Amino acid sequence: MKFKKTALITGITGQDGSILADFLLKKNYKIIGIKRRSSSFNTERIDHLYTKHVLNKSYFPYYGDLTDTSNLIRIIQQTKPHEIYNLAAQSHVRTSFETPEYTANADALGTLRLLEAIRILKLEKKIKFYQASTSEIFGNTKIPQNEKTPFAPTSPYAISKLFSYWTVINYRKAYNIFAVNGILFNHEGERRGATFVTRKITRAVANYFLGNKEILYLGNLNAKRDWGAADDYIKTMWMMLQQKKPSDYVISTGVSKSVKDFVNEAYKCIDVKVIWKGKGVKEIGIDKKTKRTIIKIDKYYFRPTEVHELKGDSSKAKKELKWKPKISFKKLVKTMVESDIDKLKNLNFN
Ligand code: NAP
Ligand code: G4F
Repeated sequence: MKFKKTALITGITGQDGSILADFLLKKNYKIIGIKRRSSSFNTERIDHLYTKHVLNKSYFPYYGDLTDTSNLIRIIQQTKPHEIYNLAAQSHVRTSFETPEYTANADALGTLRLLEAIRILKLEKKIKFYQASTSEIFGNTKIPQNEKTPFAPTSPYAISKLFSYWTVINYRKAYNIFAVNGILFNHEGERRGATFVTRKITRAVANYFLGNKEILYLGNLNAKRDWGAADDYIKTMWMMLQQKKPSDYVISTGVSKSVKDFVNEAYKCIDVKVIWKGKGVKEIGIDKKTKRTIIKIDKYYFRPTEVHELKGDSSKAKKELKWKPKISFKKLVKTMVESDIDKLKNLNFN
């Protein structure tokens, strides 16, 4: 089989990596995926690639880790990709406060290792590099945030990602590598990790719908995020690498909603109206019809420093990439709730 190009994806077992792999396979790419060794299964999102694509030789998994320089050099040397998508990261903001050194090693130095590998192998002219940057680097700056907004990172995760952001720009300027930062705002979907707030909520709603009356414990209900759909956003990674010149882009919907808005919308999908009572850590969410308390606050989920509001301005992507999001907030929440109901039903059935 003749492939158009070869793409190396770090973080292929994650939400974005798995969706990107599906997207690029449809474009007739050969995919090299880096996955970590794990004592339990970590390939649920890409298992379908094994049965179909390993057999027709369009998908090649490699064990690797962003903290292992020699491993990264060897994989790039052996596979000589046309495009590298660096999506691997310790991507949980709250966890980064507990594992700051590891987060910096993977999320900051990991990017440097990959770019150095390109230099060491003298592949500067041959490989295009995409870096999964993030709206977290803006921290608590004025909204809406765009490519010209100053950065004010407020977590070890955001600081590490900002190191990577500047490293990409430095390698672009110093060594002429086609390297870009996709500054993506929060994007969600059926494959979202269950410890991020949206999926945590939609799973709880699905459980409630199916009769499990456990309380959903959340942290800061007032934080606002610009939530888009991963299915809308992933194609922009590829689009950025197809431009004539490398440049950095903000990808967002331009609409920001609070965690509470997300909760209200998700329960609405199963015809439950949430009534809010109390303040601060005493605030609770009650099912209006049954009067049952369904949501409580647990301080454990608060962060030492919080980003209060993210809201993106993606006019540059609209103009230069001809991209705009298609999936609305309502539709996103509904899809996630329905998918979780299906998944849980199947689990119960088995
Ligand atoms: P995710 O679901 O948490 O996936 C992260 C991936 O990175 C997983 O495949 C994970 O492997 C892998 N990984 C973690 N540490 C690694 C290491 N040291 N070496 C190699 N692989 C490692 O994250 P995502 O939502 O798909 O996000 C993809 C990227 O975009 C991340 O860099 C994230 O920081 C960034 N980002 C995400 C969003 C968003 O809203 N989703 C927004 C902006 C930026 P395991 O499966 O083994 O854990
Ligand atoms: O879902 P979250 O954990 O996502 P967060 O921190 O915005 O980070 C995500 O988006 C970034 C892009 O801006 C990515 F770079 C990053 O990799 C990740 O994908 O939290 C969203 C908000 C926060 O304000 C948090 O304090 O929800 C609040 N929250 C309230 N209760 C909670 C909870 N977050 C989590 N994870 N769990 C809770 O129970």
